[in-house]
Formats: sequence, C-alpha cells, structure tokens
Amino acid sequence: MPDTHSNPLDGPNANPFEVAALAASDIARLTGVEKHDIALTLGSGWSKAADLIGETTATVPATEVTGFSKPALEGHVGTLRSVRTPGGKNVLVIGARTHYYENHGVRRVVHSVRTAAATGATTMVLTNGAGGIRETWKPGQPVLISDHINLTADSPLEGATFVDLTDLYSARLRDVARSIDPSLDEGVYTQFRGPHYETPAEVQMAKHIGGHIVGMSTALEAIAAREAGMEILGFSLITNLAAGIQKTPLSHAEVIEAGREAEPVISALLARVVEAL
Ligand code: 8IG
Repeated sequence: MPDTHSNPLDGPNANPFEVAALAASDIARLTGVEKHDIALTLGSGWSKAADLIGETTATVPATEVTGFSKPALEGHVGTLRSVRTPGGKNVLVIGARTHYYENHGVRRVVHSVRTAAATGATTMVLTNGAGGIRETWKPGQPVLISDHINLTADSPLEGATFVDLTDLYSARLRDVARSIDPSLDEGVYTQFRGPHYETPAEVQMAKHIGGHIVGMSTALEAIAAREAGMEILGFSLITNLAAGIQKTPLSHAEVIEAGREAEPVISALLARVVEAL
C-alpha cells in the first residue's frame, strides 16, 4: 500500500511550491546538475527515448526526491534522470508520473511538473499513451496535442489563480516537432479521470465536444506547467482506438504491446525533437 501520510505535500500547512523547491535542490544535489533546461515526462510507450536523447549523467530513484510518490504501474519507471544532449542541454527525464486516479490529490499529480520548473526548466515535454477517437489513426501512431478538454472537474491551481490557457500547447513547439516529422497529426486531448476506460457513449461525447484523444494524465500537468511559466509540448502515442471506435474490447495488455512495438520509432522521433527545441 502506498503510504499516503508521509508526503510533505499533504501537510495542513504545506506550500506545494516550497516542496517543489526542496525537490529541485534534492535533484541538483543527487545529479550534480545545478540547472536543467528541458523537462520530459515519459508516459507509456515512450521510455526508450531517454537513452536516445543523450548521455545519462545521473539516475535518481524518485523516492529519494522530496514529495514524490511511489509509482503505481508497471511500465512507469520510478526514476528521474539527468540527460545531457549532444548539443549540451540538460534534460530532466521524469519517469515517475503520479496519476489523478491514484487518489493522492492533484498536488501530487503535478509535483513533478512544479519540480521541473524549480530545477530551471523552461520547456515541459509531456508524453502519454492514449486512446484515439479519429478513425484514421492507427495504434502505434504518435500525435501532437494541440489543446485539451479537462473532464476531471479538478484543477492543480489553488485559490483565485487565473491562468490563461490560450496556446497552452505551444504552436511554436508543435512547428518544431513537425519540422522533424511533417507527417505528425495533432488533436485535442480529453482527460478523463479513469482508471476505467470510457464507455462508447462517453467516447462519442468526447468526440462531439471536440476531443480527438482520450487519456488520463496530461491536461492537469499542462495547466501546472503553464502556471509555472513553462512552454509546453505534448505528444500522445495512440496505443488503441477509443472504446466503440475500435470493434474489439480494450485491454491493458494490448496497450502495453502497442507501446512496445512503437517504442523504437517514437523514441527516436522524440529524441530528435528534443535536440531541436
Ligand atoms: I494507453 O482509451 C490509454 N490510455 N481515458 N482512454 C483513456 N486513457 C487511455 C486510453 C483510452 N488508452
């Protein structure tokens, strides 16, 4: 069982930005890297990218960094890595995502993003495995996130914090990604709470309100990244077509398998995009 009582984010007087600053100083101490330039969260199917981006100069178990929760899922490696690109940029690779459906609260969900900002990163690259609503998409296909619809009915922002989300997923960074792979399609990411997948009716609802991708992670993280002033690039690996769009039932095994097959291709793409940022 995850220990829900020993996390400093959960204290009655906790300030999430102070906890993120402590986490960033842990990272600086444990990696020996004073400042990171780019942060990259690796979702299902994207883990191999870390090896292709550059040389890993340090690997830190997330459990040694203030405020991080233990990973809930196999395939979500609970480590933070400092990777140096051939061009000399320091990339903080976050392989330790906390999902909203783990019920630890939204502060824990966005702690990695706030920590990334506190390490100095000004660009946040968010990746995930997700379901596709567009029928032309195929499992194993990466797509850019152009915007999102947050159906969690929650926000990582606390108090009267009014943050503009126009161009949340930077058009400039999407252009950079397309300069590497002009065939990249894009779509609106719709975040459901999960952990169940959608019903076919819910997928139709998502489609009617303008969604193209269904997932369980990235929207809340992107909001926190924007609050922290970062520029955001989002990628979804379509591991399955959403419920009712594909004719067969969804299975976690199928999702893992699609990720495994696509991994070398999308990881190479992501590495090239990161170098171009
Ligand atoms: I991988 O079909 C993956 N994650 N909500 N729906 C939602 N999240 C997902 C899906 C999906 N596939």
